[in-house]
Amino acid sequence: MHLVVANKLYSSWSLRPWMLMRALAIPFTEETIPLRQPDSKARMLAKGPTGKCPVMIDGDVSVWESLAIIEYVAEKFPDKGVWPSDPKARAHARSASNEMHAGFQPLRQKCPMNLRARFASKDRGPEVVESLARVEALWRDARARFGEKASEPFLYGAFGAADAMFAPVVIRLDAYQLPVAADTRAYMDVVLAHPAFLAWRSDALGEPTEWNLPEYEDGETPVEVFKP
Ligand SMILES: N[C@@H](CCC(=O)N[C@@H](CS)C(=O)NCC(=O)O)C(=O)O
Repeated sequence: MHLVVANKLYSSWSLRPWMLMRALAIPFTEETIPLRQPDSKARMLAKGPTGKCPVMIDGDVSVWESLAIIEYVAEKFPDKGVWPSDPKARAHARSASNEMHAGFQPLRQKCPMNLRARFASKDRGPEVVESLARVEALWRDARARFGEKASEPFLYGAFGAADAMFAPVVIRLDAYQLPVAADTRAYMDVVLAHPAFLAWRSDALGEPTEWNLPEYEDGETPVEVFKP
């Protein structure tokens, strides 16, 4: 399996399947196509029909859309625990992951992912407050119903698809220092300490500066800048 991703510094959609496969020790090769270069669109269109990343190539199969890639991996590796084995937990995890894939636009628009920077805590508007409240309620519900019964600290116990889908949300809450409850912070800390996330961040911080994008770099002044 070969996963094509965009800049690790910025591409939250690419992080999701990459982190899942790395966390579950599923082998794959990878390549990065940097965004907004003269040949980016042509290179991405050569991999998948939308001209966007991530794209998974497996022999003559090409899968686009982060959540579809995750489902493909789940089918190909049924013993890896991509989704929880309990049907009720699995239904909840799939609902949560689809909600993430289709929603939380205010959080995504007002708090873009840039793994290099941390920003001052400030009011980011009522829509972000609403998104944040829903995220916290969703995580709390998953943990209370399913995660807390398990010995591992992720949403449904062991790290899985839903955690991967929400990893970029964790990064945004942390980077923009949004005010969160103690249980939310505890969940964020285990995701941010996960070896698969640390590996992605290390790659991200090592990307060539020529790949930097003004729309991610020239907005708000960071309070902290991370170095490779
Ligand atoms: N819904 C898609 C979103 C993919 C997406 O928007 N990818 C961005 C990078 S994060 C991209 O490749 N953009 C290329 C472009 O806009 O030219 C998914 O879940 O994979």
